[in-house]
Amino acid sequence: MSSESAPSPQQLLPSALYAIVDPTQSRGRPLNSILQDLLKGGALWIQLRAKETTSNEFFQLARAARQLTREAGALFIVNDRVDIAQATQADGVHLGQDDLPLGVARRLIREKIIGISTHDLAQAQEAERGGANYIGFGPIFGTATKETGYSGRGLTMLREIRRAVKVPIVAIGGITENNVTQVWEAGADAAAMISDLMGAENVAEKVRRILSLRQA
Ligand code: TZP
Ligand code: MG
Repeated sequence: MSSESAPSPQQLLPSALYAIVDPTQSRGRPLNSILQDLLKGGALWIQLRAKETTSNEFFQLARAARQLTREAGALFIVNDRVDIAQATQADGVHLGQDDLPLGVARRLIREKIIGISTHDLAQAQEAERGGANYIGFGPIFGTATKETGYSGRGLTMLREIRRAVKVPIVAIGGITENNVTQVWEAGADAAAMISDLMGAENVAEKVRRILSLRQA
């Protein structure tokens, strides 16, 4: 997949599973080996999130992840850092409400993918109006992985957001193999997961099982 040309809709929504890797969640395992297992299991949409590393470490992780995702034909998104997304030829960037404004990021990275984290209807509609390529929405359920400042939004609110926007929705927060089907049924195009994937004994098998639920 070329990281220089505009993504087609198929490239933009490569999978109903959006796998996030975060070095703080790797339980001592090398991040690259978890990433390789995710890709081996068939994950096609990968985000690197590294809040507690230096810029240099983040860049090194992103460069390695870019190489592995390119070899596997997977889409690669960098969390928070437009500069690191650009420097590593990532396919896009994922920004929160406190990160660079969408319009500013768009001027910097133009045709690449920009995803925006949203937590309520107004934020979702604003991100859609602003030209986000997808929105993150959550936390759907309670999550220990991130202190979001928001209570679990729940499936009812997810359904409400689905009715209100056309932009692809990536649901996030407390999603596991055991509840992911409900999240898709409520209208999410994809489910983002961190701890259920990264904490799995067999990461590739975990991905395979989740993807098979989507096909079931
Ligand atoms: N944004 C909202 S909840 C969350 C992020 C980054 C954490 C999701 O992690 P997990 O382990 O899949 O609940
Ligand atoms: Mg952020």
